[in-house]
Amino acid sequence: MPVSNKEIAGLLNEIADLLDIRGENQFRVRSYRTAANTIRGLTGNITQMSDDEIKSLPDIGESIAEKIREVADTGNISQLDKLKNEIPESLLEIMKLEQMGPRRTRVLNDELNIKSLEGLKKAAEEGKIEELEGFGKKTSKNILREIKEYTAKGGLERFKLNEAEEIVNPLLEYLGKEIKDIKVAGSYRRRKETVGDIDILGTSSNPFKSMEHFIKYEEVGKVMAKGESKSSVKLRTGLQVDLRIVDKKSSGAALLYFTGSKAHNITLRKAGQGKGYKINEYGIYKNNKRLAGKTEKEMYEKLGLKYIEPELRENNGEIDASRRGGLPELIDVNDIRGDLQSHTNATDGKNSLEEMAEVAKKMGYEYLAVTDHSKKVSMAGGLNEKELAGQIEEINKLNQRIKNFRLLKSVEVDILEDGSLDLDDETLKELDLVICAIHYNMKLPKKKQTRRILRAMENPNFSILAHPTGRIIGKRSGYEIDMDEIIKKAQEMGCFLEINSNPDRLDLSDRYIRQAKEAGLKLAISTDAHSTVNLENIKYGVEQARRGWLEKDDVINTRNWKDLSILLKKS
Ligand code: DGT
Ligand code: CA
Ligand code: CA
Ligand code: ZN
Repeated sequence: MPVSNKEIAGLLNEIADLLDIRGENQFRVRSYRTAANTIRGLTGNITQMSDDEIKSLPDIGESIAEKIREVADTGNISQLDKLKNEIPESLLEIMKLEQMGPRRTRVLNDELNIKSLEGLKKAAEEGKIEELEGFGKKTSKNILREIKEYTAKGGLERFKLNEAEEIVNPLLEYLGKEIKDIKVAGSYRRRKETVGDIDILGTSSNPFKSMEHFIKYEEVGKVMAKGESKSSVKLRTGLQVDLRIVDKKSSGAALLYFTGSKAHNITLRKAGQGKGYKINEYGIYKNNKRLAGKTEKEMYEKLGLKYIEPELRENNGEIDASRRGGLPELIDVNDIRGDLQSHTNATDGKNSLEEMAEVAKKMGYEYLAVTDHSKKVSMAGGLNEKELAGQIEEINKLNQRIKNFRLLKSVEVDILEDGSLDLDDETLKELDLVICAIHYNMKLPKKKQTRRILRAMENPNFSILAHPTGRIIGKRSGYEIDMDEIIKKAQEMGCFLEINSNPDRLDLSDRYIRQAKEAGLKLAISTDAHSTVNLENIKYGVEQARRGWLEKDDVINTRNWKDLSILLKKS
């Protein structure tokens, strides 16, 4: 099935929105919108037209024709991916408010440096928005009302992965009473940091009864659609769940199709077309003969491909890599030998050193780095040099008592505005490793912010940059920094970047992880746990690492302490 006109029009409109946010030439922005309208109104599928036919359509010039060709061939428009990478997600969220749209989003960003819903709310409450030309009191009030409604229906339009998990797990248990072979597909299975809705597949000998069972789940707020093969509900939490009952013999094809991503599916279909295959959610067909469909593995193999893990299915080169036999052997949560960021009740953590050590050891770890805050973070009771020295002593004593386990002496030291570190070098030198982080002055201009981090990395005690971008999912887009420069410097200075596993952060993103890996830089996966329970978050970090194509060797804390300590040492 080719990409539909509607899909292509949607992508072009998205480009127009993003260009508009960036303040590009209005003529150019409009040309994408009119082209989208034209394509939406066509009767035949535009990807089936010749290049000349496409270019002869009204409102479609050379450059847009090229983009249409690109979607037809790859399922993607690289320019759109690039724009999306450049524009913070939190701006896109603002843009989607009815009161806002791209132009207003840009004006508020330019005039008031508003980059997130929170910032928008604050500015409206402080009366800053009504003063702007083109806004006024009424608009400001409407914006506030819309934000309130928006946050009331569950905060984000998209759910964070851990929130979704908490909602989905009991549902799966309930569904399991009536439905067989239950699998969650979609972005949830690809382990994206946020999910729009939940796509569940199952098999059943009595679909009618199964669907009845589904919609009677006590958490269902509204039944959106009910049929024997597909039903959709909105749960009370606002999360939408689609359930599909599929045939056993096509359950692999369905799982593949509904796991997506859409772009991955489109590229797969292209690969099949080359062999004369038709691929859909029921299987692979040639001349109406069914060739595969029972398992995903069988589907991939029929296409001459090795099985591709769901976390890789984003159409970022995984299909080519699979064909070449060049897929990464992804890291697994069991490869992790210890956690490199945690907090105790010496600062803002809940548990004692000993409690943290016990649970970490029980998890099978060989070590846990204790990284309480430094003095600059006074709200959390950050440690000064003397207090840290006291903690080191306590750790030394504990380490003698606990067998086959080691608390690593560390700190999460603040990187001050000028790039110096918040504790003196004499103290830092005594530690097993030093985690460095920005918690203040997050809004410096890009050049300055980048320079601040580069300078900090020049300190010989700097080991790992914690939560490198500072993003908070759905709330804060992170500092403006030049990641290329930071990766380069880290390599030069023997520093590492962290993948923070806290589901509110998941910082680095998959794209930056991949960028680091391609530059040859290794990463740490840490939980930043503030309690023993949070230590379990490690799996979210590992999942993001997998989305960034990381293998065991790319992650420093898959090593035992002896090997890790060698890596951390700077020559
Ligand atoms: P989400 O829910 O926004 O977090 O993202 P997904 O990836 O779960 O997307 P969703 O729920 O719209 O659809 C689930 C999967 O179904 C998607 O990843 C690929 C497949 N799919 C849905 N609609 C289409 C379509 O129009 N074309 C193709 N090729 N695949 C589709
Ligand atoms: Ca979904
Ligand atoms: Ca869906
Ligand atoms: Zn921190």
